[in-house]
This record gives sequence, C-alpha cells and structure tokens, in this order.
Amino acid sequence: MGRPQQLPLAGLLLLSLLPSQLCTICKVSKENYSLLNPLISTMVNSKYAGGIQAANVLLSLKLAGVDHQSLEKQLIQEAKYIEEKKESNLTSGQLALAILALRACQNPNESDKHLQLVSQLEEKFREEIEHMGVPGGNPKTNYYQLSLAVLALCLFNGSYSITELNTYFTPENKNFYFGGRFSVDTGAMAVLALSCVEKSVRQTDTNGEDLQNIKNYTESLAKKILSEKKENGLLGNAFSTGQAMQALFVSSAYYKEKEWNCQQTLDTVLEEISQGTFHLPIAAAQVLPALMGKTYLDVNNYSSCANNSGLFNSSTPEPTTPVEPTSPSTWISVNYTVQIQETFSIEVTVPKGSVFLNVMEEAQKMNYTVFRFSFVDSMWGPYITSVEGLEENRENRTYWQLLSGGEPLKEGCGNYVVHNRDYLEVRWSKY
Ligand code: B12
Ligand SMILES: *[C@@H]1O[C@H](CO)[C@@H](O)[C@H](O)[C@H]1NC(C)=O
Ligand SMILES: *[C@@H]1O[C@H](CO)[C@@H](O)[C@H](O)[C@H]1NC(C)=O
Ligand SMILES: *[C@@H]1O[C@H](CO)[C@@H](O)[C@H](O)[C@H]1NC(C)=O
Ligand SMILES: *[C@@H]1O[C@H](CO)[C@@H](O)[C@H](O)[C@H]1NC(C)=O
Ligand SMILES: *[C@@H]1O[C@H](CO)[C@@H](O)[C@H](O)[C@H]1NC(C)=O
Ligand SMILES: *[C@@H]1O[C@H](CO)[C@@H](O)[C@H](O)[C@H]1NC(C)=O
Ligand SMILES: *[C@@H]1O[C@H](CO)[C@@H](O)[C@H](O)[C@H]1NC(C)=O
Ligand SMILES: *[C@@H]1O[C@H](CO)[C@@H](O)[C@H](O)[C@H]1NC(C)=O
Ligand SMILES: *[C@@H]1O[C@H](CO)[C@@H](O)[C@H](O)[C@H]1NC(C)=O
Ligand SMILES: *[C@@H]1O[C@H](CO)[C@@H](O)[C@H](O)[C@H]1NC(C)=O
Ligand SMILES: *[C@@H]1O[C@H](CO)[C@@H](O)[C@H](O)[C@H]1NC(C)=O
Repeated sequence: MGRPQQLPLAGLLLLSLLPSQLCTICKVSKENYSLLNPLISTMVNSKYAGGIQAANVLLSLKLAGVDHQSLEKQLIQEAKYIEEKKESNLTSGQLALAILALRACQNPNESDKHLQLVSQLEEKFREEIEHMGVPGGNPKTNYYQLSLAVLALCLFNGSYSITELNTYFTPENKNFYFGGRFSVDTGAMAVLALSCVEKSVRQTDTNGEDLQNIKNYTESLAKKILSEKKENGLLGNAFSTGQAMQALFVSSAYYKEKEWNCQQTLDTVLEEISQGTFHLPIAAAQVLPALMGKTYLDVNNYSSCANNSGLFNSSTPEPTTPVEPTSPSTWISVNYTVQIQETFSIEVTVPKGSVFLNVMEEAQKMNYTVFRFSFVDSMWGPYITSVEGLEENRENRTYWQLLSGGEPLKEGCGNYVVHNRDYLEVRWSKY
C-alpha cells in the first residue's frame, strides 16, 4: 500500500539531489534566428590575425551549429605550432579557449586529439596557483582566465585539485572584484567552471564537504550576478550579459524562478544587437551561445551540437556602427585629463565621430611629455598600457582606467565615440 506513495517521494528526493539537472533556459525561437544574423556575419566576415584570436569565435560558432571550416583550419595550425613548440607564451585562459574551441562538438568516436594541450594547461594552471602563494595572493592573469582553465580541465579530463578550488574560489576572494566592484563576467565564468566540477565530483568520489562548498560558492556567485541585474534586464552590462545568462542557466537550482525574468533579458539583448552594440567579433562571440540556449558546458556533449547552418545568413552586410559620416567641417571639443597624483588637463578639438584614442593622439601631438602613451592590440581593440611613461603593472594590479564625466567607460579607447564637451580622463588606478 505504501509503495505508490513512496515512489513519487523517492523521485522528488532524487530531483532535489540533482539540482543541476533543472534548467530554466530561454532562447531565441527558430522563427527569430534572423535577428542573430548581424552577430554571425560580424564573426564570419572578420579577419583573424592569430589562430588564438579565432578561438572564441570558433567556439561560439560551433555551439550555435554554424560551421566555419577556414577558422578551424587556422586554429588547428596554431594548435600544432603550440604542441610542437612546447614552451609557449600563451596565457592560461588563451590556451583553455583554444582547447574548448578545438574539442567542441568533436565526435566522441574520433580519438581524442590535442591531449598534449590539456597537459600543458595543467601546467599553466599549476603556475597560476603557485603564483597566488598564500590565500589572499593573486594569479598570474585573473580569475576569468583561471575559471576558463578549470572549465577546460574539467570538461576534458585534465587534473586539478578540488581542495585548491575550495581554498581559492570563495566568493569573497578579491579577484572577483575590480576596484571593489563585482565583475559579472568573472563571476559567470566561475559559476560555469564550478558547475562542471560539481557534476564531475558527484559522478566520482563524493567528498561531502568539498561538494557542499562548491555548491555554496555557486549559489553565492549566482546571487551576486542577479544583484547586478539592471532595470532593463541586462546583467552587469551588455558585454557580460551573455556569459551571465549561461551561468544562470546552469545554476537555476540556486535561485527562485521569480528572481530572474530570462525573457526580458533576452529581449533587451536582441534590442542591443539591432543597435550594433556587438560589432566586435569577440563581443558577438561571447553573447551568441546563450541566445541559442547553449552554455560552455555543452562543448563536450556531441548530441547537443545541432547543425543550424541552413538557418543563418552570413551574407547579410554587417551592421554599420552608428557613427554619422564625418563632414570635415564638424568639429567638437573635449576636455582631456591625465590623472596620476598630479592632474594635467587639455582642451582638444577633434572631428565629430572621433573615438577616445583620437583624442589621446591629438593631445600627444600637442604636448608629448605629458600626454604620450602606448597601447597593445587585443581582440577588444587597443588596450592602453602606459601614459606619460608610467606603465601598468600586473603584479601591483595597477592599470590605466578610462572615464567619461567621472564614470568608468564600458568600452575601450578604440570604440568609445566622444561627444562635444565630453570630459575624458585616463586615471592611474588599482584593481
Ligand atoms: C580581466 C579584465 C580586465 C583587467 C585586465 C588585466 C588583468 N589583470 O587581466 C583590467 C581590470 C585591468 C581591465 C581593464 C579594462 N577593461 Co576589462 N576585462 C577583463 C575581463 C573580466 C577578462 C579579460 C580576459 O582575461 N579574457 C580572457 C583572455 C584569454 O583573453 P585576452 O584577450 O588575452 O584578455 C586580455 C584582454 O581582454 C585585455 N583586456 C581586458 N580588458 C580589456 C578592455 C579593452 C577595451 C581592451 C582593448 C583589452 C582588455 O586584458 C586581458 C588580459 O591580458 C573581461 C571580460 C570579458 N567578457 O572578456 C573585461 C572586459 C574585456 N573589459 C572591459 C573594459 C571596458 C575595460 C576597461 C576599458 C574599463 C575602463 N573603463 O577603464 C579597461 C581597459 C582600459 C585600458 N587600459 O585600455 C569590457 C570590454 C567591453 C568592450 N566592448 O570593449 C569587458 C568585456 C568587461 C565588460 N563586460 O564590460 N579589464
Ligand atoms: C521574436 O522576437 C520579438 C522581438 O524581440 C518578440 O516580440 C517575439 O515574441 C519573438 N517571437 C517568437 C516566436 O519568439
Ligand atoms: C608570443 O610570442 C610571439 C613571438 O615572440 C608573438 O608574436 C606573440 O604575440 C606572443 N603571444 C603572446 C600571447 O604574448
Ligand atoms: C559512434 O559509433 C557507434 C558504434 O559504431 C555508432 O552507433 C554511433 O552512431 C557513432 N556516433 C557518432 C556520433 O558518430
Ligand atoms: C582520464 O584520465 C585518466 C588519467 O588521468 C585516465 O585513466 C582515464 O582513462 C581518462 N578518462 C577518459 C574518459 O579519458
Ligand atoms: C555558504 O557558507 C557560509 C559559511 O559556511 C555561510 O555563511 C553562507 O550563508 C553560505 N552561503 C550560501 C549561499 O549558502
Ligand atoms: C546533451 O545534450 C542533449 C541535447 O541537448 C541533452 O538532452 C542531454 O541532457 C545533454 N547531456 C548532458 C550529459 O549534458
Ligand atoms: C550542415 O547542414 C548543411 C545543409 O543544411 C550541410 O551543407 C552541411 O554539410 C552540414 N554540416 C555538417 C557538419 O553536418
Ligand atoms: C540571406 O540574405 C540575402 C541578402 O540579404 C537574402 O537575399 C536571402 O533571402 C537571405 N536568406 C535567408 C535564408 O535568410
Ligand atoms: C578640464 O576640466 C577640469 C575639471 O573640470 C578643469 O579643472 C580644467 O580647467 C579643464 N581644462 C580645460 C583645458 O578646459
Ligand atoms: C607640457 O605640459 C607641462 C605641464 O603643464 C609644461 O610644463 C610643459 O611646458 C608643456 N610642454 C609643451 C611643449 O607645451
Ligand atoms: C610596485 O609597487 C612597489 C611598491 O609600491 C614599487 O616599489 C614598485 O616600483 C612597483 N613596481 C612597478 C613595476 O611599478
């Protein structure tokens, strides 16, 4: 008599023991895929300098089910080079991305390729942990990259220590914050990594305490991401939202349904796409998987890799960035300030439509001693490394922060379009 009652109870119990099986995922409907075409064409029509630069894009296209052979060929070349060279100067996160991109959607019947890369990543992860020294120290790179490394090791059978994760991934760790502000991108990548670890711990040896801590961290980080939700549904800003959505997809057991209106977030992202917000290939690559209901945890799941090639249209022209053609007669003037301890200001006149970098170049021409600067190119555009001869320093966690009207910018100096009477600042800061 008791049986029919016990069975559903046992089922319920099982469900509550397997929280990560529950998933609230909202995604763009097939009828609406054309709204994603600007992202696809941005990614497919760009030129990629190094193979590693293409990794983010290839990973994204594979998860979305759009195949792009030439990108993959380029990356395989690069991988061969790294494997042979052994001594490689890639950072942990770059190598992790290369592995994720190469192995994503690989037919499980094919023999595992690039095992060498996984053991190289183990080594780089060790170096990161060693660099942190004691709890309270910092990694060589940052927690976004550390999380990418843990994720790739977890998905592809690399080794890492769960005890170390327990030590270093407490949500209060300062590396989750830049200048006191929670970094949504970083927290999201950590949630993805920890969710993978949680799944694999549960499958193997279940050290109760380790598992309990991992769950606790995931819950806290998911809550922190939700606390960065804006009125319009974005999580952090437009550029962190895709990764934050992925994190909330895999951690839905840890928050209540009413705490997040996924559809609202999705609609706002679609609106941002139409405004050209994701015009950089890297920005498009980071946001696309979530819109298709995919997460980085799907990369080793062959059966979730659909072929959607026929549904997308990469021949549509790229959306033009909303910058009016510059007529040479329209000039604007901005106030540009370099702040270390002393402050130097200058009034700079530039053509309408200019970006922050153009202002810096103009100021440099006017007074080289005070306004000289240097930058390196990255996937997000130019990254300022020194101003007035003062170099950023990763050990000291110093960098050159960009601001307008006293507010930190959401974009780099190559993309932020300045406006008349803008009050621009580069400020020597700590994170
Ligand atoms: C860590 C990080 C930083 C660190 C980098 C140093 C470090 N210790 O690693 C610090 C805190 C210094 C930083 C600074 C800035 N950042 Co930042 N950063 C990140 C983060 C969280 C991870 C980057 C990473 O490691 N990627 C993985 C590796 C494998 O890729 P990578 O290409 O090798 O990574 C390098 C570059 O990304 C570079 N970098 C980091 N931030 C930025 C920003 C710009 C504009 C450029 C060109 C390069 C760059 O540093 C990384 C390490 O070397 C990303 C989040 C994301 N979604 O990508 C944001 C992110 C890239 N940053 C962003 C921004 C806006 C900035 C700032 C412009 C903020 C400001 N107002 O000053 C400044 C850069 C100013 C300058 N000097 O030019 C935005 C870029 C959005 C956009 N459309 O351009 C992102 C996407 C965060 C966000 N959601 O808003 N950042
Ligand atoms: C397609 O997108 C529009 C605008 O974002 C939305 O209002 C509509 O409900 C979507 N259609 C479907 C079938 O999901
Ligand atoms: C690694 O070194 C090569 C050659 O010295 C250089 O071209 C490349 O940009 C370096 N990569 C990184 C990530 O530093
Ligand atoms: C892998 O091989 C098995 C047995 O040969 C076959 O049934 C299965 O369809 C293959 N899987 C894929 C994804 O090709
Ligand atoms: C994972 O790696 C271990 C050794 O580190 C090996 O014994 C095991 O067979 C590997 N498992 C898979 C699925 O590749
Ligand atoms: C995680 O654990 C700490 C200490 O054990 C506790 O204070 C905190 O409330 C827990 N967080 C969550 C989200 O359960
Ligand atoms: C793999 O993907 C399929 C289809 O999306 C899904 O049904 C299945 O649960 C996934 N398997 C794992 C282990 O995540
Ligand atoms: C995906 O489908 C398209 C046609 O819809 C086909 O041309 C292409 O070869 C397929 N790609 C893969 C990897 O199956
Ligand atoms: C792709 O775009 C071209 C040009 O914009 C258009 O003619 C064609 O109908 C589109 N195809 C699909 C499948 O959307
Ligand atoms: C720029 O703005 C600062 C702060 O408002 C002000 O002190 C400075 O005089 C201005 N510089 C120029 C050249 O207008
Ligand atoms: C550059 O600015 C500094 C500080 O305001 C000033 O001492 C110096 O004379 C200026 N140099 C030129 C070439 O204007
Ligand atoms: C790092 O900070 C220390 C202490 O403030 C300083 O002595 C050192 O010169 C800094 N290093 C660099 C490369 O800026």
